[in-house]
Amino acid sequence: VSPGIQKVEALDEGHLVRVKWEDGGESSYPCVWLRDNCQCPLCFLPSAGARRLLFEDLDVNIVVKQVALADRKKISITWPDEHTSEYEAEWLKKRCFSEEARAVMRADLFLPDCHYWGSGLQLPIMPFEEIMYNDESAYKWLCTLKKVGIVLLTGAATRQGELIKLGHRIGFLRLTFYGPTWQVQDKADANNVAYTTGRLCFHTDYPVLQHPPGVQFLHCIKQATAGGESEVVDGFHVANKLKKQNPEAYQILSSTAVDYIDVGVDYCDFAVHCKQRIIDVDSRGQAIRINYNNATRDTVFDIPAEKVRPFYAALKEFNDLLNSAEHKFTYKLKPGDIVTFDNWRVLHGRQSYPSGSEVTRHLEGAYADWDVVMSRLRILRKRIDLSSN
Ligand code: OGA
Ligand code: NM2
Ligand code: ZN
Ligand code: ZN
Repeated sequence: VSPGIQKVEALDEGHLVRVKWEDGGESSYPCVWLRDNCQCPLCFLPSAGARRLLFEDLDVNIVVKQVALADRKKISITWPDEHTSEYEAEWLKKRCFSEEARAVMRADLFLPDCHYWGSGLQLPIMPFEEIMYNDESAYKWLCTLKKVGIVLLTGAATRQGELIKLGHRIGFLRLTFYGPTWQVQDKADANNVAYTTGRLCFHTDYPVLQHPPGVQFLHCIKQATAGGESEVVDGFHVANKLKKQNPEAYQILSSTAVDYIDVGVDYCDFAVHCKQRIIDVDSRGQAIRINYNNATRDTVFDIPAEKVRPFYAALKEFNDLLNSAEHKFTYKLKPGDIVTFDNWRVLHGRQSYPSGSEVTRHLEGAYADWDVVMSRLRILRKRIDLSSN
C-alpha cells in the first residue's frame, strides 16, 4: 500500500508537479507526461488499457493551470484548456521517475536477474504433470527458465503431442519452416544437420531467422543406447569471460554481421537469409542474445577479405571457451524428459549416435517466443498473488 500524499505543488513555471509523500519522500512528474497519461474516459480506454489521446492532440509544451490535493489519495490537475485530470497516489507512486523506483519497476516487468552457471550446474528438474496442472509450479518453471536458462521437465508420455499440450499451457508455439513441432531423428536426404546421427557442436537454433525463437523445447521420445548425450553451456556467462579474457575477440563477434542461410523444403519450401552478430549486445555492451549455428553459417561472407582471418580467430576463442570443461554441462535425456531452455542464451549440442535401419533415437522439438512465455509468467504471478491474498 502506497503512502498518502502530504502536499502537491507546481514547479519550473508549471512544467513539473512535485508530490510530497506522507512518509517523507518526494516525486516529480513532468506535466507533458501527466497530460499524456490523463486517465479520464476521453483520454484513456480502460477496457483496452490503452491511450485514446492522439499524439497530435498533445501539447508537448503544456503547463498546469492549477494543481490540487483532492484527498490524501488523489491529486487533480486543471489544464489551460479547462480539461481536468485526476491521478491516484498509488498509480503515481508506481510511476515515480527516480532511479530506484524505475529499477524496481523494470525488475518487476522483465525479471532481468540472471544466475550464471558452468559445469557445476544443478539442473533444475520439475515433473511435467505438476507444471501442467498447478499454477504455482508453472510459475516456478517459467521463473527458473528465465533466471537459470534451463529446466528439465520429467514424466511426459513417450509419444508425440506432449509439446502441443505444453504450447497450450503457455499460450501458443512458434511456427517455423520446420513445422509447428518437428521430429529430430535420422532422416534420408536430411534437410538439416540436426536430422542426421552426427555430432552437433554448440549452437543456438535458427539464427537464420531475423527474430530467432527465444525458447526451445526438446521432448525425448526414444533415446539411443549408446551416444546421443546432450551438452549445454551458458552463453552469457561465456561471453562475459571472453570479454575479460580477449576484449578484441568480443568486439569482433559483437560487431561483425555474419551471413546465415537455410534453403530447402519442410512445412513449406523456404529460402531464408539473414545477417546476425554472433554476440548481440545492448547499448552497454552486455550480451543479450547469442546467434550461433556453425551449420547454417553461409559460405557467403559479406566482409572485407582482410577482416576474415581476425574473425575466425575470434570465433575460435569463443568456441574454445564454450567447449571448456569448466563451462559445459553434459547429461542424457531419457524417454519422457522434456528439456526447456533459453535459446537466446544457452547453446546446446549433442553427441553422435550409431546409424541403423531402424529409428533408434527420436526427439520432438518446438519453439516459443519470450513474449508469450513472459506474458504467461506475469499472468500466473498475478493469479497466484490474488489467490494468496
Ligand atoms: C536440434 C538439436 C539436439 C539433439 O535439433 O537443433 O540441437 O539432442 N537437437 O538431438
Ligand atoms: N531444426 C531442429 O538453426 C537451425 O537450423 C537449428 C532447427 C531443424 C528445427 C535446427
Ligand atoms: Zn483526459
Ligand atoms: Zn539445436
